Amino acid sequence: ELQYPAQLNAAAELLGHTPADRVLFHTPARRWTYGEIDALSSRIARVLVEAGLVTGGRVLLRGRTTAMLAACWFGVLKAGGVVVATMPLLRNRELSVIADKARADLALCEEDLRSELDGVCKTILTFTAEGDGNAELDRRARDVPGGFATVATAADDPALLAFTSGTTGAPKATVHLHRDILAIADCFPRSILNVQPDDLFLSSAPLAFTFGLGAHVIFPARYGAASILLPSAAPELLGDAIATMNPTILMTAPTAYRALLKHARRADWTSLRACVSAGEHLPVATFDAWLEATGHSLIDGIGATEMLHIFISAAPGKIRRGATGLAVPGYVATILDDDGNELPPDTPGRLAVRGPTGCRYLDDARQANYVANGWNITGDTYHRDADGYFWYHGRSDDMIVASGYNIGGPEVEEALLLHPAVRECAVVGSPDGERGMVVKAFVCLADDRPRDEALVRELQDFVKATIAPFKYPRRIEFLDALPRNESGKLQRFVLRDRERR
Ligand code: 3SK
Repeated sequence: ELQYPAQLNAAAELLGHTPADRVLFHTPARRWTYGEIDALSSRIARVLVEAGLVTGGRVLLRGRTTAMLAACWFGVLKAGGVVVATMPLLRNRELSVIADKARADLALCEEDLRSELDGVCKTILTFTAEGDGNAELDRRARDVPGGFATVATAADDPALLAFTSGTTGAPKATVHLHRDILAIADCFPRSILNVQPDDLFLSSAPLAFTFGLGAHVIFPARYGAASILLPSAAPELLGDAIATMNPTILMTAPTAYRALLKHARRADWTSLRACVSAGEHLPVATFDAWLEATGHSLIDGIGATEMLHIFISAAPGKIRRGATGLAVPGYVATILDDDGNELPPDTPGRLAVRGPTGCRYLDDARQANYVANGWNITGDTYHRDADGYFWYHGRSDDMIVASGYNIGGPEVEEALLLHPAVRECAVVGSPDGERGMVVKAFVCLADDRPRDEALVRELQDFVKATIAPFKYPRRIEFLDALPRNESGKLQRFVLRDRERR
């Protein structure tokens, strides 16, 4: 079991053990050492306290993935505050809901993203990407004396409010403690990635998404390693960074792996030693395509904002094609039926997990749906095989019951993705008078083929020949793009809702 001292400040702990002259961040403009980020974040902490931040006070962060945003993250924690990280794409209305729920009246915001915060927080201090401009926080952080005494928070004090939109309803805030931050650093990156000080991380996930926060900040800092911070995650830029900056660990989502294979201007994968896929289900077609192009088996993983990071995965050498993996050491996972009883191997049911992190919604009755008898019920349908590997069937609400058959939308998507004409797809249930539901596929094409009946039939026949024929999509609609949220996750519920109307 992981043990941490009762008095613990995660920022001080992450920055306090690596020689000051080692590089922590590589940005398009420069390199930032541990010492520089430590000093800058202490100055930001002092500015925050001067601006009225008290221990436990919430600070909304809004910015692209930059060194200054990371320094703000450390600064809030050092000042004893609680980070409320927000996605840069969010609009005024969404930011208002988050700030209200979090009771955040202080915000640190990248200068050119400031307008969407109008009326959202009482105090807004702006900054530039490298903190060397004339924005208010840049100036104030330069002017205050250095050497802030980090607030002596407790291991059980909140450090982070991470918002999750879920599939329906108002966004939920998940509370994570200082010890949770160290716990995620001491589980997945240690036992699955075996991170070393000479590792260099690269991720396309925004720093505001806990997947990205781990990859950009928490995991490298815990091991004295470094990360590349890119303010945009366009596949061309990611591909260029892989080819020219020699990252060793890539952490991104299946959609980005597919885009990289298609759009990377320069394809040189030789520096990579570990490629992590999470954030959405990894289709075998993507696993195979990446292996063929790069020689690397993707390290699949499932995490959740509620759990802070990844809790099922498999280390290189233990990867099984098509399976998400085993419970990450430190976590225990099982499969439950609807009454909370454990199911035997090979039986699909509700994925349940427990470990050093867990779901704590802020003032939200939905807590009772997520946590029962000490298990966190993630909302995913899985089966576990006799060797303890977990195999994904779908989000529990992605299961389609058609003529009495249970069909997992993602399984049909996987089959469609094996067809060369299909670039992206999403499969949902569509109400049907006769069958209750039928399987409907929304398909984005890889090329300019005519979107006609002949292609619909070709795709249907292809699915019938690939998986059990009763699962084939009886309805197919072609789209230019699929609905995705700010972190790139497919929003099947948008398509499902459209079908119900
Ligand atoms: O799998 C996910 O969606 C996830 C969510 C939060 C943090 C990490 C991950 C992988």
